[in-house]
Amino acid sequence: MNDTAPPSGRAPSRDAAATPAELAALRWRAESIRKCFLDTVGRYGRGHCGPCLSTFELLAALYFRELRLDPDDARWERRDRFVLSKGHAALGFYCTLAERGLIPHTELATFEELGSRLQGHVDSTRLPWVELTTGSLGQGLSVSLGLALGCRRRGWDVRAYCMLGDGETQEGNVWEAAMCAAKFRLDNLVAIVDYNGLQGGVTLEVMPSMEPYADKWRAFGWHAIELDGHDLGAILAAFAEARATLGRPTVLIARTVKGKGVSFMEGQVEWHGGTLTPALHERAMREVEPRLAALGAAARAEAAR
Ligand SMILES: Cc1ncc(C[n+]2csc(CCOP(=O)(O)OP(=O)(O)O)c2C)c(N)n1
Ligand SMILES: [Mg+2]
Repeated sequence: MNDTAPPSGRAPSRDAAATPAELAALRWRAESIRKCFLDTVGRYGRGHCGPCLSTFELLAALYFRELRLDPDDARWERRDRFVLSKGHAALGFYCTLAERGLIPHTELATFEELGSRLQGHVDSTRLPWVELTTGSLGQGLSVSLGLALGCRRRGWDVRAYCMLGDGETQEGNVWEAAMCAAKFRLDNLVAIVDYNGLQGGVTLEVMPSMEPYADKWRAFGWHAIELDGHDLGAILAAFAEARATLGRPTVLIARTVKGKGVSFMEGQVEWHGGTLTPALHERAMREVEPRLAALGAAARAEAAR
């Protein structure tokens, strides 16, 4: 049996460089997840808008290209692991799963309902696509390094990816994990920091400075890559660079915009949460829908070349 191919045989082809058509399709995917998210928040009125909107290019690259997973078996043991350490971005993550065909779109209607698999913070006891229950910030990297180490000790070619908020990395536990991952030379571990410059109700600037940020990771023994977290070409290149980096873990410091793609939310602390009224939803759609149509046309044109 080929241990690195999922039993269903349906794996994304991360090892080959993406063609222009594949890149165009990914851009469309990210925007399509964004629309799915805004529609879901608009319909049910709940969800962390800012923290989710900054992640969609990263999540599209992960779920439509980078992660080796079996769509038919969430618990396939040789799957790559993805830990959403910033667990409050749950609804965006569920929309990504829905767009990838891993959960039904109709299930999104149950978000945050009693008994639903889709809680306001991701819950691994309910939904098999969740590796770790999170929400209390600062814990995901420790568990991700354990997953990376455990899989390596079994001799499995498995990679672990952990997405953290930038504010979250103020937690001391993150740096204990960073130190430990470097000690074990975990080159199958990738931390992805959604560096959007904002946290709950404040900008990062009012907190003790974390700069020089990339140098801090390097000092802890990591390979650090700084990139634009909305540029899919840069994201795929960074994942490829991480795979080619041996003997140490890699961190992607992805510069993003909180609330990306909705002008009245972008960079606004009050849209960490916020209520998307029907009028605001309509306003957001007037921005997203034309962009989605243009990206769809571009993707079709690339595919036809
Ligand atoms: C240990 C802990 N402290 C505080 C909170 C409350 N909280 C939820 S989201 C958030 C802001 C997180 O900011 P950041 O990590 O930058 O993520 P972003 O929303 O910007 O993606 C805070 C403080 C929490 N969930 N866990
Ligand atoms: Mg942040």
